[in-house]
Amino acid sequence: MTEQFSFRLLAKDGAARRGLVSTPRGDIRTPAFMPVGTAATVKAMFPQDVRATGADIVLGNVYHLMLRPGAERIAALGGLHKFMNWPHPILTDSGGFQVMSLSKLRKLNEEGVAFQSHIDGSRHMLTPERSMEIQRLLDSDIHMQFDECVRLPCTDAEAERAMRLSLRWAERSRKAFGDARGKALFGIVQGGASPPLRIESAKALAAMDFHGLAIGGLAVGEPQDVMLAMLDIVIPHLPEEKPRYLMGVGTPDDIVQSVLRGVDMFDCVMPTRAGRHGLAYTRFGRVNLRNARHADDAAPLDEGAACASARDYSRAYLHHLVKAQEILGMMLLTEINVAYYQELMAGLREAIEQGRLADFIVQTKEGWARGEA
Ligand code: PRF
Repeated sequence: MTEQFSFRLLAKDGAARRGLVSTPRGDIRTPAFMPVGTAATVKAMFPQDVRATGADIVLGNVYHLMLRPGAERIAALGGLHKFMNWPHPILTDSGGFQVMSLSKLRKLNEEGVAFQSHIDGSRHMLTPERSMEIQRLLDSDIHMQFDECVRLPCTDAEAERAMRLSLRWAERSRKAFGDARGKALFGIVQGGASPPLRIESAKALAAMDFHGLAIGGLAVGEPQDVMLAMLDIVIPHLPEEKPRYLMGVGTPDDIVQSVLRGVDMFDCVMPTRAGRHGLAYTRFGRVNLRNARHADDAAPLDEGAACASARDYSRAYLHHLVKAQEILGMMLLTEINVAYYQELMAGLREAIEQGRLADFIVQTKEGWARGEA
């Protein structure tokens, strides 16, 4: 542990990287998957159980927390870590992406985004400066710049406008962040599906004084090959010595393919949301527990899983809990899914260290293919 934020590259296998992010609240082993804790909770999991799956860091959201319970309230209560009883690192997303996806009434201009809450219709304003202030009040360890993400497909003109606005907001975010000791601020590459826009954004952000660089504006409606093509274009322009975070990604296969290309950090609601909808992620692919074929199956989801819940409960029982909409069904499947994602990341990290990532990926994909289609 250190008093400063730092990133160290420990090993490489091709473009893939094994690294260590250090923060005063603890280390983050990369490649890392960050479970999403939008509303100061990784839904349906106790913080200690999130930790036990192997998670080094969770994600929180400016947008949700400013609306409920309020950033100033969380600050007065001692910060987000204490509030949610998670003493380890937290990354907070800046709010722009969630405003655009959740608030139906919003108006964007150079200054920021004015919007009405999706909860009670109350009026709010987010700017780069206010987003930085909220992230400081929450006392998060890794702050994200305020940006604008456009959905794909979009015109190049639209992608260019949002990318240039995001660059100006990057400058304002950096200035407002100041020199917060032990904290980090990440810039966010935008530029839609346009290679020249992506390169311009990456180069401009790489030249600024950020602690890490994120790739935003992907996994927003485009096919996987478009996302991977954008990674191939952007990553060569990102500094080798800073962590790289692909925002809101993804499926286990998206993660594997992105690690192969040099991404270090990920977050996604997929494991938690899927768990609340009766879906399990396992070494043998995705399993739909709603399916009647599990009703009489005494076998566990995966007797060789790292997670005890995947070993100790029968498919028949999980099927019953899901069908009966029992809370425990959501809890068990969420834990099983977050644990599988962490097991996958641990496998990727070890394979990179040992220089056998290609073999690991072949074996992992064979496992997924063995499960149900
Ligand atoms: N920007 C921010 N948060 C995000 C995204 C983005 O582009 C995405 C896109 N997948 C997810 N979360 N600030």
